[in-house]
Amino acid sequence: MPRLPRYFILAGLLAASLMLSGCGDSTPKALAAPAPITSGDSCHVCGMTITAHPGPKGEAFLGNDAAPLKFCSTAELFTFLKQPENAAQLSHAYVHDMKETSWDSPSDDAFIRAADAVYVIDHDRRGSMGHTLAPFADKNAADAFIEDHGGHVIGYDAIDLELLAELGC
Ligand code: CU1
Repeated sequence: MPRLPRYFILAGLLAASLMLSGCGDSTPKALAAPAPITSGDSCHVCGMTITAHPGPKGEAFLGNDAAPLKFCSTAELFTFLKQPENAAQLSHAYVHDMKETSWDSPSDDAFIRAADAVYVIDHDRRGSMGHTLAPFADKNAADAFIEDHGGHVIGYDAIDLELLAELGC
């Protein structure tokens, strides 16, 4: 292999370093963490006091908002999020992992990304507005829930307005 002229190597190194640094910030911006649900929080859809009702809750961050919208149930979270104009603005959402917390009083430290959860529907437990989707990070935990409460598992992508209407949400 012929020796490359020194300036050629330097130009190559310079081009490589520009490619590494020139395309803006290469580290993705961290997503806003879930916010605690406090006794004063009301549901973005129905206005009810969120902590006054049982069952998994939801939070949604739209656009670059620093604070989430909060929802009294996963059913109401998705009823809101699956409206096309809201879906277009969604950054990310959180739901309670029902393996990690109690149904009657879900804890702030049990939020998981909504898009990463599986959901049990058609079970016999009730959330604040009636039937609600029970989220789990772990499919085995969802199956264990089904043994006690019935229903079946669906993925995040299967949730749409038609399904929510069938569930009576
Ligand atoms: Cu609500």
